[in-house]
Amino acid sequence: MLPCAFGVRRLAAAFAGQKGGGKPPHSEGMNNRELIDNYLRNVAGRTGAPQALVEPLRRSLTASGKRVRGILTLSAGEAAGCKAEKLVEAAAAMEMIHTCSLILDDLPSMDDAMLRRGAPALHREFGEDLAILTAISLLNHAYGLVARNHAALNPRQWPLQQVIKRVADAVGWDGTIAGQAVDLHSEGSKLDFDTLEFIHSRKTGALFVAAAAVGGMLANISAAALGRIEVFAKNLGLAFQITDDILDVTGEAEQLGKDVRKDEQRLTFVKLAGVDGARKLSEELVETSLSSIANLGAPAAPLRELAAMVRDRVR
Ligand code: GRG
Repeated sequence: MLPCAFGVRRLAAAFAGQKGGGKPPHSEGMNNRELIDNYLRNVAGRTGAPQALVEPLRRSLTASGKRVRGILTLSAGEAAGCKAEKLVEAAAAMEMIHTCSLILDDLPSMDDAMLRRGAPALHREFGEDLAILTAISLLNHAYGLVARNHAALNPRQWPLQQVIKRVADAVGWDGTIAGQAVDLHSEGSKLDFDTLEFIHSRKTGALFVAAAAVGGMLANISAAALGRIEVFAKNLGLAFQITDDILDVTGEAEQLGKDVRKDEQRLTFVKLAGVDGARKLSEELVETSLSSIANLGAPAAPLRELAAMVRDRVR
């Protein structure tokens, strides 16, 4: 496992300090976000899918996500000296995988959500059958996009097989799917940090790490710099998840665009540390993520901006 600031010792520190209040959203990273949004909008307009899938795909590709995973891909590539524009296919792919996970997560057999990205959850509008098919088609399309982006950039140090494996492992049975399975089957079990870390380092963290790794690898990053960026992404992913747990308790559906108070039966960081303790823990993780890329210099500025965005987010 990659090093991470998370642990029982950290929890104690988190309990000790109390801090409240939300900060305004950070506006940095918007250019990269627009790049991803434009790409996804274009794909939505020319999928060539049969009629039944056109609208669910369009809804899924154009709904207003924050694009954090895609921005992570672009920013990691920029840290390795590559222009963001050259990585937009891979960034869009990470967003498609993420959207796939949200659609599946919202299904009646999982979270049974009402609302997603400010609109009814996909299955509520189009039925479970089309929601599942839309999710799987996004996942599959994503692999093709990563392969195409790899062919265009041909990074010498990172053969396609390694890049694709990175993504496949991140969402596989020891990645996102593992986190989801344990999360769904942990209701009523003992609250402990090891289980929480297991769940969230996979459910949320694995795709953060893969998104950063793919951006770096396609930009032909060195193995040493890749390691630093992966540690950055791992800590940032956990910070992001902790904030998610906080917002589930403190936020409103209108502000977040999704159901709130969904976590009452689940293990969460807020249950273990309280809102203020969780906030402190998230801030510490963001600091740890920043220190892991301290020696990457000016090209890593977009990664630092993204960390600030995660730290300050209110949706
Ligand atoms: C095959 C990819 C795949 C997954 C199957 C359903 C499942 C296994 C996993 C669920 C993973 C999941 C939904 C994790 C939650 C992560 C999280 C914090 C989501 C919210 O992300 P935001 O806030 O959402 O970035 P937006 O809408 O802004 O993109």
